[in-house]
Amino acid sequence: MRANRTRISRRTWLQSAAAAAFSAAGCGRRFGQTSSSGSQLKVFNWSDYIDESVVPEFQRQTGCTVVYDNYSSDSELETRLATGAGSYDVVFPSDRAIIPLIAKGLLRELDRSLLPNFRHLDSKFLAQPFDSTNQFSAPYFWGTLAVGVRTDFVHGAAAGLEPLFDERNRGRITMLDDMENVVAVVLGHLGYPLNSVDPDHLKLAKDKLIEQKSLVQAYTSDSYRERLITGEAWASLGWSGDLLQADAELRTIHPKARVMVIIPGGGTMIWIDSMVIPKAAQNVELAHAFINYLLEPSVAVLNAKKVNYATPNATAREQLPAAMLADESIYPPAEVLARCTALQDRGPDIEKIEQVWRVVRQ
Ligand code: SPD
Repeated sequence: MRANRTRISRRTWLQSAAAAAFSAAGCGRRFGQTSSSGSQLKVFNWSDYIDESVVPEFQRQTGCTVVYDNYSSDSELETRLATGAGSYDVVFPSDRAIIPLIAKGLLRELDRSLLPNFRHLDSKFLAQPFDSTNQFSAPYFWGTLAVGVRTDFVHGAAAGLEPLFDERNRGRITMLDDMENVVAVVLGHLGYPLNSVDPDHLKLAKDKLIEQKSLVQAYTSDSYRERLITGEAWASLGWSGDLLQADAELRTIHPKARVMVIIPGGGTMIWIDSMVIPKAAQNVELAHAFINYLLEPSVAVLNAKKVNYATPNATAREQLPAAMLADESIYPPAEVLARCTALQDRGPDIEKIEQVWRVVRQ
């Protein structure tokens, strides 16, 4: 099964030295690169977040070399950027993560004259509080925090997080290794505001997570998709599109097995991931060219069909199959969205969340 899969996950593309030498000339012509800036574009993206043909096609069209690597949490990205490790040209932080990146001066302003495809973006996803004029960011995908269950193993109806606390799923449950999102969604499950920092609310969320701990197979942000496909996990807290990808892939292997994706009806986290250029980028023009390429409607359609997240690209959306637009796990209805919340920057109160997480993960 694994050998046949073509996934862009934890994978690096690096063309041969000869090809790189050739591409230097190509980049110089098309994007005004100087020989000292090099022809290599370094992209650091979430895993399973792009169609596998997109990067090779960008390389083919530009003659440049793309080094593409993956991460699985905002904190991993923040650490890389803050420590200067990697010097990436394009990265994909989520809303909440962009705030400290801007505050620390780690991002570069976008040059809109190099992003003609920016016009395809739906204004609903622009001018968000985390970057009110889109000075630094262009939205890539949005989605929710959801629960995926293997319907052939998990029994009983669920409208939210219930399968993650069900004794019958002992040892078959995975939780994201993501302090802020996990605590928030458990607060929501208990009926409290998702961004609450009220000590009483947090105490109850902590108790719930501690009680759940012996049922949990793994706290993981990158392997739950595979675990659901293999059946190692039966119920996972994960990102909506990753869970839908697991379902799509499972269906090709076991036509009768499904990963059902539950968007907690009582409310869950909603987020927007954006394309940004770090201050330390080495290849700024090429970074703009790559972002502009990802904003090209035909490319955004390819990606949307592959990753099963919701696209903020209005032109691309018009070209998506009706069935995809009608899928409420991808595009939740307005009444569900009204109960969803973006993660807020809790400032110094983050310590309270950290304290909960330390106790849960110790
Ligand atoms: N596999 C891609 C997952 C992208 C998830 N982004 C969610 C960010 C929420 N903070």
